[in-house]
Order: sequence, then C-alpha cells, then structure tokens
Amino acid sequence: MLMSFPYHLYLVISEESCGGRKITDVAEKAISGGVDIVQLREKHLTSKAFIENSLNLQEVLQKHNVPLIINDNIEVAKAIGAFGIHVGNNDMAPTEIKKSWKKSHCLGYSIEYLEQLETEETKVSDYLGVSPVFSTSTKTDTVTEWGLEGISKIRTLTTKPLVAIGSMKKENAYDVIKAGADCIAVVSAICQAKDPEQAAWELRNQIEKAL
Ligand code: TZP
Ligand code: MG
Repeated sequence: MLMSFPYHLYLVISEESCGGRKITDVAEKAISGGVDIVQLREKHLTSKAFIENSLNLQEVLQKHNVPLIINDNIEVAKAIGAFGIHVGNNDMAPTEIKKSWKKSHCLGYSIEYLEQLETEETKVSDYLGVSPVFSTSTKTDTVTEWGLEGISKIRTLTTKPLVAIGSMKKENAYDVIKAGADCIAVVSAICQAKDPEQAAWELRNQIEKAL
C-alpha cells in the first residue's frame, strides 16, 4: 500500500510508441526533463519479450530512483519485482491483484465510469487514472471523454491521487492540474517528440506552475 503519491509527470512508454528509438534512451531523456514515474505498456509483445524490456528499463530507472509500473500483466510485474501495476476496467481486478501480489507497492486503476468510484476496486487502489481526459489516437477503445469538468467532478468524489491521461500536452497540462489532477500521464507528447527531454521539461514546467 502506497502512503503517498509524490509523482507529477508520468511517462507511459512502449516499443511501438518510441517509433524505432530505444525505450531506455527515451525514458532516460524524459527523466532528465522531469518525468518521475514510468509505466511500461506493451500490448503486442510475448511475455518473454515484455520481461526482457522491463528488466532493461528497470535498470535505467533504478539509476535515477524512478519507479516502474507494469501495465496489465501481473506475471511480468511479479517476475521483475516492479514497483507496481496499472490495470483498466477490463483487466484483472484490483482486489484480485491485492490477493495474489502482496509485494505490490502501487496499484493504479483506470476510471472509465463514475460508478467505479463506489466500488471495492477503487477502494483498494493507490491512484486512479482519469481515462481519457481527451480522446486520443493512442488508445481508441475508450468510454468516457472526461474533459476538465470530469476531472473536477471526480475530484469531489474521491481523495485518491488522480492521474490524468489522454492527449495530455504542454498546452493543457496547467488546466488539467488546476481542474484537480495530481499527475499527468503522457505517451505521444514525449515518446514522439523530437527531443523527449525538452518535451518533458516543458510539461513539467506547466505542472509546477499549476501545483
Ligand atoms: N489510457 C487512456 S488514454 C491512453 C491510455 C493508455 C493513451 C494516452 O496516449 P497519449 O498519446 O498521451 O494521448
Ligand atoms: Mg487494459
């Protein structure tokens, strides 16, 4: 169980999103720019390849004291001793994860319906993903486009840390934090940027201004 969530800029990375660049290079540059937590989200790799990538990434992250979260694969998360895991509404339930992985430090859960906030699944989670804030071509099987109003609404209904995801960029980061998010999670604004360090730095600046 995580007692606090001190993270404000969350990189969600995959081999695919880096477009031929090495995950470890992109992540390390992003960390220099201000990313303080990283999730590896691999939807198309075998478990073996997922574990291999996780271990490589973990080695780099550990040098910088940045935690690694694994998306939706408890076997991989356990195998590498990740800091935590992130699951969506159609993945393994947070209550199940709590039972089968006692050593998890941080459990993230995506909120796609307001009704989820009243459930045991939300209760056992350490942070909530507001998913997506704005529609995005990076993930298209989404339910609710929360918008800034959605973040504010969720903020009134829970004290859990809120991680905003979906088309987050430097132009909206300030407003998203002001609306009630604690942290901003980003795929393309960093992974597809020509200069991931600069992109992270610009995002981080907007976040810090709003906190
Ligand atoms: N969950 C909700 S939206 C999303 C995920 C993983 C993708 C966000 O990607 P981007 O490129 O930052 O919009
Ligand atoms: Mg999922």
